[in-house]
Amino acid sequence: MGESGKLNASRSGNAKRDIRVVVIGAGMAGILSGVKLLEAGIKNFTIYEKASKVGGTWRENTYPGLNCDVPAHSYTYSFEPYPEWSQFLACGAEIREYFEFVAKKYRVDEMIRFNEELVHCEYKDGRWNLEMKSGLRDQADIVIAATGVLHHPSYPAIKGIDSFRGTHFHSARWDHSVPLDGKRIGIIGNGSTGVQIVSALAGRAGKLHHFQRTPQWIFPVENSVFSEEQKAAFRSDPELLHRMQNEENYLANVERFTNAVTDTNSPEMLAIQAIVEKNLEDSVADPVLREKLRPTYRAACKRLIYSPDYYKAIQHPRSELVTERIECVEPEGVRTADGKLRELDVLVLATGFKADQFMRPAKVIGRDGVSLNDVWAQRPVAYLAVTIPQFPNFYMLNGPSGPVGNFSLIDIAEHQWNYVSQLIELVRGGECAEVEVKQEAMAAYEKLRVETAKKTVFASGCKSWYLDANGVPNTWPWSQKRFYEAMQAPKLKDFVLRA
Ligand code: NA7
Repeated sequence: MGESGKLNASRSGNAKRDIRVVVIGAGMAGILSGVKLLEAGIKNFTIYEKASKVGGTWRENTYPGLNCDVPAHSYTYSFEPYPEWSQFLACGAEIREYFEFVAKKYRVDEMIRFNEELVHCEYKDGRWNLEMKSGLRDQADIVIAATGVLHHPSYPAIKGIDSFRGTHFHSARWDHSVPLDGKRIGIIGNGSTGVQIVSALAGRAGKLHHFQRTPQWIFPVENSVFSEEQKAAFRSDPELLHRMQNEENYLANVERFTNAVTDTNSPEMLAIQAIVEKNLEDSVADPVLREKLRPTYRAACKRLIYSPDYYKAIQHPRSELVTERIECVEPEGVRTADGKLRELDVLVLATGFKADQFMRPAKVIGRDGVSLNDVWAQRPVAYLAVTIPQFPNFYMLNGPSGPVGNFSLIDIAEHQWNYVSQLIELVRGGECAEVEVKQEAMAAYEKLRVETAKKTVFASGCKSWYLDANGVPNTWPWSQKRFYEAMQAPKLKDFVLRA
């Protein structure tokens, strides 16, 4: 270990090898990888991006009302605080602009090959062989999968959906050519997405029907606007801007939140429960509607929804909360199990994402021909969420079992980069050619993780995208502090280093 607690990679102090790195994806984590590679003096790398722009999920999602529920100043790279945020919780377009700005400023944009989608990635003779949909091929010593979590839309299997005569689309594929004002709009789903869309369209729609399968707890939040004076102060005072990154004591809040979800009877958890219950009581006047909106599971079991205005939006005179089960979609609209038809012009599927795909459907083949699909047949796994046995020199940012919750994934990816970069440096420094995590380290981590995950609030009796196919949360089940500690330096006893 070095003085900083990091691995001391190049024991010999020799010149570093010119390694080739490939990064998959130019979203938040791909841009981060680019900045950090350049900072480390690694110039021999390419970021392959399937679309024509950077931004990942913030490029794909453009729905009305799109907002990040993490305070804007805390949803930034630690090395690039941003004085321009217009409000406490930034909207999607602003976040997209931020990522475009960072990619340009750090000249990461020059390292990106756009419109190149990875289809095959195979480890042969000590190198990763990659192939894009276009037929383009590349080779790399190291692969970083920065492919995101929520980018494969999940379409509901509702009978008759293709017979609908109006327009329907998934929330992540918003069709901006479709008029909304005065229209009859149906929204299926009440995760963060559905709730934000309803809040944005209530009052604009002629009639808005929100189809709710399961109620959600709503955490109240205010979204104040930053004045021009405030933004000028952020621009001229770097210390103030830096303090804003830890706005409202953000990191302490994250620690409290992770303590709450991992200790379901903690005072922190009970406090969250009390806040959401009070929010429901105080905000919804009609007792019948209030009961329809009241979940029967615990707060934060599903990802907590932060909203300043959903309850107001659903009580708008032209809004309706529909809790009857959807029977089918017909050419005119949605029919519920009670036989009632809601005629619609537009139907929005805010039905979430397939969160277990990661870099798939790309075929990833590790050492000795092992396929990632086979390794992940039961559920996606990764040692400390970053690497997998039999996939040497292959790392993931925001991979399976990483921390998820109501906090910034940028912060998570930065800590993961700190860990991964030390393993990359072993190869670059000539310590070895290949770094691979041991099967027994993976198994021990996963066993303890699953045991602990079953005790978190995520497993306390609800369905959510946090759960794997067996109903076990595929998340980091410990505190944030423990995650930061784990990401400080790899334990080399858990790895095989091959020449
Ligand atoms: P989520 O949180 O996965 O929500 C999906 C919603 O869609 C949820 O309310 C589901 O109801 C509903 N859903 C899914 N399929 C159906 C069918 N067949 N019928 C009715 N309702 C259905 O996705 P979001 O896009 O809102 O948010 C994802 C994350 O993005 C969010 O957590 C933030 O991190 C950002 P259910 O609750 O399963 O009954």
